[in-house]
Amino acid sequence: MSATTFDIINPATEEFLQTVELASLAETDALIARAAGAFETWRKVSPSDRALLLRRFAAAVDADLENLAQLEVRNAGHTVGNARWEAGNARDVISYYSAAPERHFGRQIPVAGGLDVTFHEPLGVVGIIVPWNFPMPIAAWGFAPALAAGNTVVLKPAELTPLTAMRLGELAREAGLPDGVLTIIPGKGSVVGARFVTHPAVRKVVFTGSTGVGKQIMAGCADQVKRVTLELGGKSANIVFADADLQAAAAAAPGGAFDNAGQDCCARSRILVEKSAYDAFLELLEPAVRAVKVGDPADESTVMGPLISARQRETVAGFVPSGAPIAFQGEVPEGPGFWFPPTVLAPDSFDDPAVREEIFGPVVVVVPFNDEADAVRIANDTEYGLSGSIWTQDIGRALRVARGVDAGNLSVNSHSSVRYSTPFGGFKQSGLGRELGPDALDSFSEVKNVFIAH
Ligand code: TXE
Repeated sequence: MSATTFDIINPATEEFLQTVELASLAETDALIARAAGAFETWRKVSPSDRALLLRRFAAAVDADLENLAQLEVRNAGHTVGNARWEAGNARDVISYYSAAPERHFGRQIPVAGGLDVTFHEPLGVVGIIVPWNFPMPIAAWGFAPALAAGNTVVLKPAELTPLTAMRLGELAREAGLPDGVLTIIPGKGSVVGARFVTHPAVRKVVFTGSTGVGKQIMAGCADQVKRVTLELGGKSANIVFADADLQAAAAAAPGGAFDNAGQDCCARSRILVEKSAYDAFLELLEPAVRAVKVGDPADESTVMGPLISARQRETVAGFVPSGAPIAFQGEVPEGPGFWFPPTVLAPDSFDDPAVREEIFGPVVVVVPFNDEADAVRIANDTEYGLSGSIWTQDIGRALRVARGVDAGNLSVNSHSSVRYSTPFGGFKQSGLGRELGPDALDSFSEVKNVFIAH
């Protein structure tokens, strides 16, 4: 590894996979200039041709699905089941937005003295900065609506996980997207990512990552009033009421907290349980946590893989010091790999960092609450507001609590947060703007009003 290359490691085996070249500032500038040139052509491609190219791109991803999934298993340590879902999600997002060039249209507004019409104009070059936790979906959530709306895209994958994004870039070219329309630029955040923020040809930055870097990006974008979408951290609550189907709630809780080894901004990393059901719920939760099979992510029966890096494991371990209030913990394989066991903590203080901070690992806290109002108060006692779950059989309560929790994505009797056709994003310091669904198109275009006198 040199200053201009990065060695990619398989996090399940710690084996070297390949070296990736990191773009310099000059190379980044040249690629942004090429994307700016391509924009002048891409914006004029007819809606039906743009739609056709995106449909071909989705078909190319579909044909390469297993290869993409296996690449992610090796690069990110994702279980093969999850990796297939992620590649399928990237395909579905491209396919969903392939309809947009022909259907994202303006309005005709009645006014005196002439004809008034609105147009959705593309922004120009969009810079997308992707983290390592869901390399394929998060890339596609940015580039698919951006391209459909007529923008060109420069995309920087995370240093640790560039391989699937690079492959998606190749597939786009094979599908016929012109040069410069979607450019993957592997590189450092401080070089390539930071250049997206300062380069005047980049008109919007889409960032998913840590809250600290997100704030820097937002501040940097202010200088040019650059558009920005931010998807940042989370500390989501999984609220279990005593009237819930406790068996179902306990069976689902490990998936809500430990999916992708907890490296998920939507992880339900705080389980709030109504006091009267607390002991019964914990009794049901323990076998469910012990049943989480941790190991080789390529094995179809594995439920949880490794963490992404030794550094991430160190960070996560910092939340479970010796003497930590461990209620119970699962097992990890021996030998190489960045493993951390599924861990349930029962802290007695709200000041425990495990209760307050995003851990981004397979560690969940359980906290008792008194009543509905108490549950909402605890759920909202955080600067984050990305997602949350509510387990109850009382539909009125489900709705009241869903309206009371300050978060962008809530689910009742489920932990599902992401569907490509519905909006996704955070309240408070979890982010700014919405991805996915029909609304995302508006964030990749400007509304222009034209009045024609008669
Ligand atoms: O994130 P960074 P890290 C949280 C999670 C995790 C912590 C740290 O809690 O433990 O963040 O992860 C690029 N200008 N999330 O250090 O640094 C970087 O190259 C422009 C939650 O990996 O924010 C990478 O591509 N770009 C999150 C991306 O930003 C910069 C997912 C994210 O890296 C940059 C990931 C800069 N100055 C981490 N510095 C989620 N919302 O899901 C870095 N980058």
